[in-house]
Amino acid sequence: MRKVITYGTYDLLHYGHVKLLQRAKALGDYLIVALSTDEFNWNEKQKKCYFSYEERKSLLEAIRYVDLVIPEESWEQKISDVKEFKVDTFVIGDDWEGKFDFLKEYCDVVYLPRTPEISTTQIKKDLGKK
Ligand code: C2G
Repeated sequence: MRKVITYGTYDLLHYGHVKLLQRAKALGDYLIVALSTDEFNWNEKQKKCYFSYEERKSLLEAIRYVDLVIPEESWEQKISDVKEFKVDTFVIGDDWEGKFDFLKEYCDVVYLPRTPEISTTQIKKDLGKK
């Protein structure tokens, strides 16, 4: 069984997220999503999520491509996650191009093109205008 892992905040879930997860799952048979906790988002990414971790987790678990959701609590957990879950491929959007090449020692590393026209930030901006 080929295992794939990806990481993210996934707030205000939209089709750009789903297309990433769909392509990630196509790289293997089992997809793990390490979902940024509310604390990690605020302390490390200065993101205040609209939906809580539990709400974001339940949305991701409803997606057919997602097999397991685990918490992302630190930048440093990726190597131990890859080892613990025997991951074959790490995948993430190409806005992170090159940032996780250190994982190549442990698994394949794939950066996928983002869906350009949509983002959680853009959604918030557009809704703010209405
Ligand atoms: N994404 C995408 N297209 C978009 C928006 C997002 O392909 N229009 C992808 C991102 O590249 C990422 C995933 O969807 O792979 C989740 O996006 P975010 O929730 O913004 O994740 P991010 O804050 O980049 O967190 O340790 C890594 C970080 O936790 C990644």
